[in-house]
Amino acid sequence: PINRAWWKESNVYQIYPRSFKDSNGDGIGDIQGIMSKLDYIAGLGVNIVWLSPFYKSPQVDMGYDISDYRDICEEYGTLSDIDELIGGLHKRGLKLIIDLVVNHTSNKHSWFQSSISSKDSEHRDWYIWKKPTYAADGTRQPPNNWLSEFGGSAWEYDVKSDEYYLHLFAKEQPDLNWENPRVRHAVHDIMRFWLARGVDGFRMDVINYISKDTAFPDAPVIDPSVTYQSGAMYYATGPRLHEYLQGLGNILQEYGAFSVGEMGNVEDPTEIIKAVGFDRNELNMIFHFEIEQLDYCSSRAMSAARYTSRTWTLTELKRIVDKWQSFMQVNDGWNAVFLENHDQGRSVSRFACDAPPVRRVAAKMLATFLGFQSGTIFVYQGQELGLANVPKEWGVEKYRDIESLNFYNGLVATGESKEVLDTVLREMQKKARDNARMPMQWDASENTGFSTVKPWMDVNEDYRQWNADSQVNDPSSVYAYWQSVFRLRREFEDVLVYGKFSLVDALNESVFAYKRVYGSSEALVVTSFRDSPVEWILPKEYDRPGKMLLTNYSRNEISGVIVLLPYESFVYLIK
Ligand code: ISL
Ligand code: CA
Repeated sequence: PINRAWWKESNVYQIYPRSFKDSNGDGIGDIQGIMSKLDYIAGLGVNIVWLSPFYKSPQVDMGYDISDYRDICEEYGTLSDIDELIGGLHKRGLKLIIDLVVNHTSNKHSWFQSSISSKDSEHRDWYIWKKPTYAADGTRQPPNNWLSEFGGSAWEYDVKSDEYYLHLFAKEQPDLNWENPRVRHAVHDIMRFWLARGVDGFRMDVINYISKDTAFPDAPVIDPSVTYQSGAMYYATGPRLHEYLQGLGNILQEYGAFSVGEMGNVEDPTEIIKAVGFDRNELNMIFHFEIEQLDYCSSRAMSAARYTSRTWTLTELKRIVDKWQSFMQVNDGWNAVFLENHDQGRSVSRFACDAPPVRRVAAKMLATFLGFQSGTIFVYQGQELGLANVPKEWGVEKYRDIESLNFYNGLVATGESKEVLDTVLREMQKKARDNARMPMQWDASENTGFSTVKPWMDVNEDYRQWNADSQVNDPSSVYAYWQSVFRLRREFEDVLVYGKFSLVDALNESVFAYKRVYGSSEALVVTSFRDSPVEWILPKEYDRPGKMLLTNYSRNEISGVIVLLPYESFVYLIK
């Protein structure tokens, strides 16, 4: 029998504060804006809100570069606004989890300011400093060939001390040195600070990167066309990762707090199980990125991989989903199930189709695919409305994110042809993080009800048709469909939360079908990923009386050969 837990029965709604709702007319989302939408969020039927960073930050990476963990970015509000938010959520029975970004800080954090000030600083060893290496001709080089996620070397040279510091992301995001116990204690203190304030848990940013191979070996050359290479194999599951996670786990346990760790680039499931096994005292669950990387080119690294096209097949998606669902079941772990977040293209545009005739059914199909899996379901703001990627006509000048802009501008700097740049822009339109960061679409009024002035990032022009106002009271909307998903997960908790997952008709390239089984209850979930009708032969064991729990067309019965309409999906409970 599976271990039950409240966090397994939870559903999470992610808010990206800059793009959610502006309350004071400066074009930037803020905490009071969120306060004004709490009933909307509660109405969806989720019970946890995950708030992306709202801390003091120079905003080089939209708040994932924190300069003070105990204070709020002025643009977003004040500490007392956060207290009010915690109160407002708790009053509605919702919990709040916040982003813990502790692999790195901002270079403007006082720890780093002190660290870079002198080799004798008490904080020198809080970051990762290394001496240069020298090429045969005597030119100074970084300590190794690691690539930063935002392009270029992962090392930045400091003339004054003649040393380099490590930054796996922007050079304004120096990596903390977790080998130093004072760093670990400082992180623990930050956690206690927020838990004591009433926060219910954390989403932990790139938490698997905190332990590095301290030999800092050169990475193998995977992509010979570039100088720097992914060093992920030396930091994605470093030697002391689980020791550090248990340090965090102790505090989480003390407060009964929720935890989800972001863990990209982990190849080995046994490492994951160590992090999320029920009795391990590390994390509740983690995000993996195998689905998100289905359409990345695997022979390149980071942005180059993201912006090189790759066509994927439905059976590849099935293999990934089945792998994660199965090994969690076998090993007493738990999944975090998601298709979108603030770093990804919109799922309806990327994994289905956002063309007007099918967009609504396609978004509901993806909600079905996702929402009935085993795991805690995460929905990113706007996903509940079927919001889409940036318009195809957008030029690069409308993009705002450091990751996409660094990559594109890097190609411009090396004189790439217009043809190459256009191809990259097409891939950006599918996969750039910017796609998720346009202002939330509240209503059909100017600036989509997000703000009274022109927002910091342009709105998607489709907002007059696609907005919350037009969906909340429409029973046929994507929003109403998500409400049903969450309601059904509560109503049929045994089978839909705790039931065992298995693929059905695993080799079918058009239809993703799976079942959930708990004792004698069984739910069959069928989703078509095709934009035209497909015939699907119902496996004999399902040709039995049952109950249609949810459908994105109007199907009532199933039997024999079913013709699934474009992006049709349904959930059928066998009696
Ligand atoms: O999307 C990714 C893999 O498909 C990666 O971008 C990965 O998730 C990401 O680089 C790690 O992201 C997190 O840390 C970054 C920050 O920019 C992202 O917004 C955050 O989610 C650095 O803090
Ligand atoms: Ca504002």
